[in-house]
Amino acid sequence: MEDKEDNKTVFGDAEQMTYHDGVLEGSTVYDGESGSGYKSSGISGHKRTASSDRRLTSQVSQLQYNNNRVALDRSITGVVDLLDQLQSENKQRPLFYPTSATPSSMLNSKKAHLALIRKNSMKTAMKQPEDESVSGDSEELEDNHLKILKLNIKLDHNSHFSNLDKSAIAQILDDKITQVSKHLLSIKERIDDTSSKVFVTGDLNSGKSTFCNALLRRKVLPEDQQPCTTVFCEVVDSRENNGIEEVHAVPIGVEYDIKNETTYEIFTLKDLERLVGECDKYSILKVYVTDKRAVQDSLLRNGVVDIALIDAPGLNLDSYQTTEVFSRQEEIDLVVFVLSAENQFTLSAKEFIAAAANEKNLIFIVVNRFDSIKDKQKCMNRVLEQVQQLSPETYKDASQFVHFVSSNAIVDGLPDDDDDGNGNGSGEGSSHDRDNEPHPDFDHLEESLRNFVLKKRAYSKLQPAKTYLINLFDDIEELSSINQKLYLNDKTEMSKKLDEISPIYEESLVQSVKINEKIEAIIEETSHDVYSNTKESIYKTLNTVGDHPVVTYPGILHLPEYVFDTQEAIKKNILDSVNEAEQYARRQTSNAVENINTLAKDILKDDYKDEKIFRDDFMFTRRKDSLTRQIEAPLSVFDFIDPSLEGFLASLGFTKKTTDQVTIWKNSAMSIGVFALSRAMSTGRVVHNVFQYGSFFSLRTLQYLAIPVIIGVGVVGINYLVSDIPNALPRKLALKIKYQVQEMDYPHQNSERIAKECRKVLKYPARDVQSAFQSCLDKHYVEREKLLKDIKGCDVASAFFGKLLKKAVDQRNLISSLDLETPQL
Ligand SMILES: Nc1nc2c(ncn2[C@@H]2O[C@H](COP(=O)(O)OP(=O)(O)O)[C@@H](O)[C@H]2O)c(=O)[nH]1
Ligand SMILES: [Mg+2]
Repeated sequence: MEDKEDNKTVFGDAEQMTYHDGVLEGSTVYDGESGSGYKSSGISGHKRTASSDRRLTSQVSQLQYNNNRVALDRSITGVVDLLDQLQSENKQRPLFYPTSATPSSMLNSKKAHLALIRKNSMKTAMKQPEDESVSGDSEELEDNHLKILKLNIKLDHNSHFSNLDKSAIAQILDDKITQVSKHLLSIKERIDDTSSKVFVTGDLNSGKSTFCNALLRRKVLPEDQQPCTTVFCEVVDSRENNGIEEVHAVPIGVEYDIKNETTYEIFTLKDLERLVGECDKYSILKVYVTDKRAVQDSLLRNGVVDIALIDAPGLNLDSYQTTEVFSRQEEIDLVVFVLSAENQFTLSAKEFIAAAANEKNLIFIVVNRFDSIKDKQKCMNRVLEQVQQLSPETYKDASQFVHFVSSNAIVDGLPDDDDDGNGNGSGEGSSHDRDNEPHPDFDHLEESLRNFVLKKRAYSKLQPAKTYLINLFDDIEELSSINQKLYLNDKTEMSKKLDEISPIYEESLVQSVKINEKIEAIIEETSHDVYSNTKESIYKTLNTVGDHPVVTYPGILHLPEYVFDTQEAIKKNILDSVNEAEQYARRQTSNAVENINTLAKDILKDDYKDEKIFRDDFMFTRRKDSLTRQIEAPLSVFDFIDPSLEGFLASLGFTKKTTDQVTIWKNSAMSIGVFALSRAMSTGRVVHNVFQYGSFFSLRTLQYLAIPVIIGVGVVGINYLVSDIPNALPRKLALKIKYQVQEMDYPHQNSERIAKECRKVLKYPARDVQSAFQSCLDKHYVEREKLLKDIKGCDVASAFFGKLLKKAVDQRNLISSLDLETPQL
């Protein structure tokens, strides 16, 4: 895009140069053949030299003008791009905009040193004189020395600029940048435009129309018009209108567009006299005329810049406003004020000159009808004195800007425009005649005017652009440097903070892992302890419960109840042991919860709040009577008896000692028996032995003896067995239940259940601690991430402003070095 633009300007440049070379060649030809060419032999050598000098100056200035124009053009394209970047940066990260409240409010803040830097830089930064008319901004913020990017924010006494939301300022700045970019493009358009407009105004009847005709060397504009004239006449070279001489009358309220015929009515030049009298119909008359003079003499088409002459209506009360507004239009490069030498400056004339002088800096004052003044010196003194007051700048260079002439003297020698519709031949001839008559004052005026328009147009067109650009670069520079410093400062502070919080974060990370391990250990330990305690407690009960009668024996008659009650009692004992184990588990769990909370509080301090109250009574609330249902031991008769010799002997009244001896005896008898049996079997004399023993008691004797013995022993035995039921039953039942309970894996399952519940319950505080740690970590993490992101943002932003600053400085220097003054030959 930029390249294309550059090429275009370079191309344009080359074109201009070629054009100039042509003129240069042409001028050589003219010089060489001047005698035989279009000019009469009456032209003096001095005049020829002056003419070629003028041409050379034009060419040099044109070249320089174009170079400067191209540089400014590029710079405008560049700065529009910079503004674009600034705008999008401002959208992403609202710019810091220096405000009146900044220094005092900043002095107490971390950014205090920045405020001081800024203050100092303000003192040292020497700015170019302001071009108020270009920047066009009123003074709103006293201490802010931005010129172009100054924001128009009205402050009342109570409110502070700093109170405005940062994004609100960003929005205002955004609008401002858009506005400035637009203005830059109109400046670019203006400097690219080679046409120049000379605006002629003054009091009624001061001779404005006559003066314009004199400049054109042709009676184009009607003279002696009625005071009602409010229409503007713009005289333009006919080449703008395909070489056709005609008048385009633009009705009031319509915007003129030469390509659109509905925006104007076409008339001939002869109709002009009538048209200027039609006060309320047309706003402007575009008068296209062909300038028949040579390029170096023509004002409208002089080969350097195209001049349009505007004959404005007189400054009466009705038209003052329009004229004033018109003269302020951007395309007006020069204002010529025509004053009648016989008259004083009127009040509106004074106002107009003062206003125009403000706007355009310089104004040409033509004191016309000087021929009718007798005491010319006195008149000159009077006028100059007034000019000095109205526009000191104009007065300083009065010989160039204030002229005393008689326009009608020039016009009088010209043929009537009616005679020559096409303006060939005879027009040229008449210009010879005119050239022969010396009009040194008017020549000087023309020369000054030409000089001004041709040589100093850089001042009127390029200078405002240059001033505007320099001011704008200064502003960008200032904003960039403040923002860059702020971002760098922010970065330093954030890095410091990051250094502070990073170890904290890492430490908490380590702590979190550690505490999790510790909590896990507590949970494991507790559940393990609870498990083994439960198992131990159940086994202890199982092993001991049958040792003693658990319920009172109600006698043989209530045996079934006894059995049932015993069974229930044993079960109850087992359940009690389980309950006890649960109670123990509750205590242990409570302790563990306490330990976990203490651990967390020690490290997390206020970040951990154990608001939940631990209710151990909520543990083991599920019914666990499954044991009762599952253990239904089928009883056999053997469950009621548990015969033992010891018990039997004891029941017979033997002492403990005897029973012990019996035990020994029983054991040795058994061993003898076993010995004898084994011997008998090994020797094969079993039968013989049986016979031997058998012969000790005869079969009969045995028969007689056996019955009462058996009965006796049976009675004693039954008696023993029955009386032993209270001992045997609990033991047998307990044993049976024990086996069943073991078969069911009851001790393990219950221990597991209780341990599981403990573990489950302990998970809650563990999770709480974990999440407290996590949120603590998250907090650090988020803070850290935000800092990292912000630091990155600061890096990007400071780099951006650094680059912007450099570009602005480079461009500013380049533009400052442009010399818009044209060389004087
Ligand atoms: N004596 C004298 N009369 C002039 C001069 N210039 C213009 N006039 C006359 O002043 C009158 C008004 O001129 P005009 O150009 O119509 O003034 P405008 O109203 O300012 O356009 C005409 O009669 C001109 O002939 C001059 O230099 N000397
Ligand atoms: Mg007039």
